[in-house]
Amino acid sequence: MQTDIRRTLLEMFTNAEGEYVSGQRISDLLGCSRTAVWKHIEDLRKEGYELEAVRKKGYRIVTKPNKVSTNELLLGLHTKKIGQNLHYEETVESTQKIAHRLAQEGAVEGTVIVAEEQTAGRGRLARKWYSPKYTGVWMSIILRPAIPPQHAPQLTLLAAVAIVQAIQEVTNVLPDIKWPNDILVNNKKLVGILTEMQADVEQVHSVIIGVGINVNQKLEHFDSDIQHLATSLSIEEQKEVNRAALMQAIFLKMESLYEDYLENGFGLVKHLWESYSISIGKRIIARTLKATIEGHAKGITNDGVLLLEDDNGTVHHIHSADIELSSK
Ligand code: BT5
Repeated sequence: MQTDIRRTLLEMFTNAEGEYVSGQRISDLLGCSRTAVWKHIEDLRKEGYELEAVRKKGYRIVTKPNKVSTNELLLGLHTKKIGQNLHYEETVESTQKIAHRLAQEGAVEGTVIVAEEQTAGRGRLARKWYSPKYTGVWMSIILRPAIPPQHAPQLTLLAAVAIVQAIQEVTNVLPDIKWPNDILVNNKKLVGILTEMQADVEQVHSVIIGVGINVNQKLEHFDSDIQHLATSLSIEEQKEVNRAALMQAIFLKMESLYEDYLENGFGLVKHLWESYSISIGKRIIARTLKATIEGHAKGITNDGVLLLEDDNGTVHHIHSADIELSSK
């Protein structure tokens, strides 16, 4: 949506002080058709504005989206590192992109890039990640662990555990983890995690953990291609969830797991991760770039690799795949 149209529309609704504004008046003001007005209203809804439409009266704003401010995120944040160096932006292409640049420029460990909206949010394999304005948590966290590159996937699992624990603390939702990077509720996707790194052959320079959480979207806010597979915390809770409080809880949980991980290794995270996983012990189908393998998910290795035993008894080491539960 063009910023000048958005500004004009929002000014008009603010001046109306909660009263209805007719579709005709809006179309006169913007100099566009009634159909275009409807489209602009839909765009505002996608940005988190709740608008009521009443026949013969017009439209009015019921609630505005709530923003996450740097102040809110820092106030009462009791971490040592994670989240203390914060980059907040209203709109970005992808927080990952900014994180990569800042990491290269020497950003301190624990730096977090947060945006209200991503216009080119991405998932694995260059898939699209929908990140509408004011409704979710879209952030990238920079860590600098002194670990070999092959251990970096462990941090995806660490992040998943921290996010599940934080969600359980802030809401009544009990999510499951689907290997390697999805957090689901009732089999619908609530969270996606994208871990990328800057490394040479021996040593990691930085690990960038991208976290996307659907928080206050209503079902109609989701684009049609993901409506059947996505959910948000507010859909599950049936009320708005405070994004800043959720982020603070994630920073705290992540920091304490990360400190334990650096000191004692992957053991605790592995144990917790397995306790939240829906795939381990089940019959699953794994689609890798090369093949589709069906079998029994036996567990994960210390490197976070999935062990999948097929019907011939061969155990496959799965490094990257999309998995689903088998109906067999
Ligand atoms: C992921 O990829 O799940 C990783 C998503 C990471 C997003 C964060 S947001 C902050 C940071 N900045 C970025 O640019 N990215 C990270 P993958 O497993 O490949 O899943 C992608 C698939 O999830 C898509 O193909 C859709 O089917 C689905 N999807 C897209 N947007 C979604 C959403 N908002 N909620 C649920 N599912 C979604």
